[in-house]
Amino acid sequence: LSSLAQQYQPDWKSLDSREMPEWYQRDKFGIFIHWGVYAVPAWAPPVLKPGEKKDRSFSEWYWKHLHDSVDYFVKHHEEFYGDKIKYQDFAGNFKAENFDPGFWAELFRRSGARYVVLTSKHHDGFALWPSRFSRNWNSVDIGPHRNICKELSAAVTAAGLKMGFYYSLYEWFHPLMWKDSTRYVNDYMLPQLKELVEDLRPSLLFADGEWDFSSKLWKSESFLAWLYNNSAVRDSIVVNDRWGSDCRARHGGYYSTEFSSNLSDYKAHSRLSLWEECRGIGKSFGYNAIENLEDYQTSDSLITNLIEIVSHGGNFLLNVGPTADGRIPVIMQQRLQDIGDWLKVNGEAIFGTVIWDKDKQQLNRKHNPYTYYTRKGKDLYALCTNWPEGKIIIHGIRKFKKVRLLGAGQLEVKATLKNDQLTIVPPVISPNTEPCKWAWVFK
Ligand code: FUL
Repeated sequence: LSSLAQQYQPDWKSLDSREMPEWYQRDKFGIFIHWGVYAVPAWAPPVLKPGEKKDRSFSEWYWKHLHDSVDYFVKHHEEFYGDKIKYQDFAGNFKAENFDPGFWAELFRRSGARYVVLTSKHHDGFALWPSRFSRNWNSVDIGPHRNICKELSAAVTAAGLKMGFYYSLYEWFHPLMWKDSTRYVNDYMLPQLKELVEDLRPSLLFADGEWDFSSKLWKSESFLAWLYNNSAVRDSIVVNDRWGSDCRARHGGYYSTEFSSNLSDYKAHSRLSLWEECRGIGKSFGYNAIENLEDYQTSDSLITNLIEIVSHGGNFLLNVGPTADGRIPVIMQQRLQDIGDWLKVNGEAIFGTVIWDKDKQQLNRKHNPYTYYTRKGKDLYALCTNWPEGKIIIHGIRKFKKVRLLGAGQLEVKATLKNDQLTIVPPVISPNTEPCKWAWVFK
């Protein structure tokens, strides 16, 4: 029977023909969580010298940068901990005593996010579930003594959101990793990844740490064939594209970008139809205790990110970095709440929408760089990241019925159509009547 059900062959041609489950394209906005032992030192320089790699600002890279003798990491470590304390010793201080999965899930739900992706294991190899392949280096054997993946997954799904996991294929310091990579993959990595899938049944798998080896060496094709044909989540699982040095933007599920600055080009560089941008609220993914307010994006700019990404057909996976005791920093909570308040009014212009005609978008963006567009059926949404000072003119409209401002009830907004140009006269709104604080949407 199982051989009859087999649909995908372990080769990219066959695997890439699989359509990703439709929830992913509809749901648009997710929360990423980077949490692990690195939340204990919680340190990285937020501002880099010109030309330095972005990962120097990532607190989750602390161990690697220390190992590679990156000067400011070494200096900081010596000053704070001396030379007797090793990274591994931090695990005992990763206690998660204030971790309340129900509270986290509720916060994520209020942010309007529809899915959550937690680091089940980052490049340091520390597993947030009691993996039998990672004894004494997981969150049940040491540190929190809790099955964080399972607890969070239960709370998140109970709150009506989908749960996914990030998993790093490579590990910086696994004894087998560089010595006998075939054994590392066969006896450790693949069985562990399958264990994660079978025990926790995620809706999404965000692979990472793939870049040093090809997908042949990682055996990604046979893993994905198993995932799509035989695993418990075969019908619902969504995956990204980080399955080997030959894969990004080419093979797998969706194209995954991070901390990007030029979003408009993205889709153009990818052979995959879906894509997702992830970024921290600050400059790091893991919690960085020395970041200040100016290192954090404002709610306004995060909402602009979301709008820009979705108007280009992408998803936004916004990261939070909890502290070692299990709290989500209040400023991050505030950002999520603000996005949620905005989505409550304007969510219909985000969820379930598709990209509007590319040429028309381009033409209109030339005239008005602060307005983005999404489409749902016959409805067009114009998302203005600045309140329009004068009239809004949208080129390339042949018919219209009426224009409304989302959140302003049944109020009809004055608009006229002439020569395929729709001219909208924004209503006069005062701070008492304005539908939201940032980014106004005309439907
Ligand atoms: C990168 C990692 O190296 C970062 O630490 C982070 O996890 C990001 C999402 O992916 O490649």
